[in-house]
Amino acid sequence: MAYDSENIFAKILRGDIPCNKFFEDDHVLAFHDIAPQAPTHILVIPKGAYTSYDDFAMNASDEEILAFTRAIGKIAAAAGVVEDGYRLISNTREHGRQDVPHLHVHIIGGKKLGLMLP
Ligand code: D5M
Repeated sequence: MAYDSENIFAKILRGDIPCNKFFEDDHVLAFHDIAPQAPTHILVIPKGAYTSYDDFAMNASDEEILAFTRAIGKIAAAAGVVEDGYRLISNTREHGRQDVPHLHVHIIGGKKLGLMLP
């Protein structure tokens, strides 16, 4: 799948539209989901133009992968969900019901979540 540079997260990364930022470094941006499904609902995205986790894993540099992987854990800790637990989700393409075609990992927590069924 070719990367669509007009997707909404690309626009957030360019600063064309605002976000409620939680964390940023050279490789990663994290912001609060606009339609939170739980008390904590943060989206973590790499700054590079990757549509999905498989695209990222196969095409990103080791530095980008390390930074993104580390950031997800650090952000979960900073959000205060580590002790009670949380869920990481990355919806991917049509069957995974991905709406925004820029890789994003949802960090969802702050309450006991429902069972995740297909
Ligand atoms: O879901 C994409 C997620 O992105 C969904 O939970 C809403 C969220 N979203 C969409 N637009 C925005 C903006 N502008 N700010 C913050 N969050 C947003 P998925 O199905 O995983 O692709």
